[in-house]
Amino acid sequence: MKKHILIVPGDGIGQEVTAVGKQVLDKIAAKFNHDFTYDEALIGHVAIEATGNPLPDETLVKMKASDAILFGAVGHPKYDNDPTAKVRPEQGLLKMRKELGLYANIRPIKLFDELLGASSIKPEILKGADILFFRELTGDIYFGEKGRKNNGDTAFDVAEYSRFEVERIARKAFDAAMTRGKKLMSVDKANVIETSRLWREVVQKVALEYPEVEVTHQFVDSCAMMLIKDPKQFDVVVTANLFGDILTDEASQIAGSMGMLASASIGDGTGVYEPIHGSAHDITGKGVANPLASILSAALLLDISFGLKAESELVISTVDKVLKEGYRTRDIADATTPADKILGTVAMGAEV
Ligand code: GGG
Repeated sequence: MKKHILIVPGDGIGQEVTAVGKQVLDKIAAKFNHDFTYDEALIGHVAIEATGNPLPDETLVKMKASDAILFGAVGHPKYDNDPTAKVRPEQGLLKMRKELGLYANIRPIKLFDELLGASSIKPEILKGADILFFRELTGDIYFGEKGRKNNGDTAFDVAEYSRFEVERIARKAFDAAMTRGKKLMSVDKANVIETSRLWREVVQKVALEYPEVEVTHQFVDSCAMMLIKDPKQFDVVVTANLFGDILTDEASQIAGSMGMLASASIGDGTGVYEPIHGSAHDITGKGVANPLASILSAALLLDISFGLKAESELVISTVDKVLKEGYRTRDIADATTPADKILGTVAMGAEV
């Protein structure tokens, strides 16, 4: 198979882990006789530094022309400490999602058995947890009007959802539920938020087309509690942009670490595959970042964008094998991990 992949490492540890993800794609291409070609492009803080723009036009053109995108992370602490900054790395990420029509962010929360001890949640509560999150990605408070009034003393962000936006993400989640345990939880805050009331109304309507799927509607606060209390009860979860952002970071603890969670953003055009973690400047340049989320994102890319199931499964089973052999990056190591099994980013990539 001949495919063109755009590598967009972005900021901080995005650079380190994406290089490893690409190596795995290369290895797969060699093993299965595929012809993968690559290009690279800037986004985020590195793009601002080079061009003044967090998503340069050149990057967007390359994104639209590629068959799939392996993405790293965006962010820089300098903006976190300057809330008045007008140009920010995250604007690049949001614009990319809008421009590419990436409305569905799929985040599998898969716990590798070997990592039962890596989480702060008790193993008996975790064992068997396997959740598939669908986070809506192009609406909500992230994209509504925002600003200041009253001489800057009052700030506002408007949350908006249309029926169309809710319906299309709901359909994606129901379709996935049909291929799994036929259980879907829709998460909202319909007791207080109007967009959530529309969300629930639309999900209830779409549910009529999927009579085999058992649907529950859960308030986001209660869902956050249940994720930690009893993660095994979840199968497919569909939720809005902000709730999904927060709940999946929480759910990463089910998988042992943020460094284990991959994601796929799909929609109208080229798919984007990225770890759910950010740029992590506290560990950037130290060579200790966990590359497994980028490697597992490459597995999602092979499966979802290219339909290469066997190749994707080989990547996932190889990660499993490396974990079974006892190798860990430091975020997933525990007190029982021997020092010689704790690897840095490059060494973990080489092991896989
Ligand atoms: N790889 C994920 C990433 O770069 N996250 C940083 C970030 O700003 N995330 C906000 C979001 O996902 O909406």
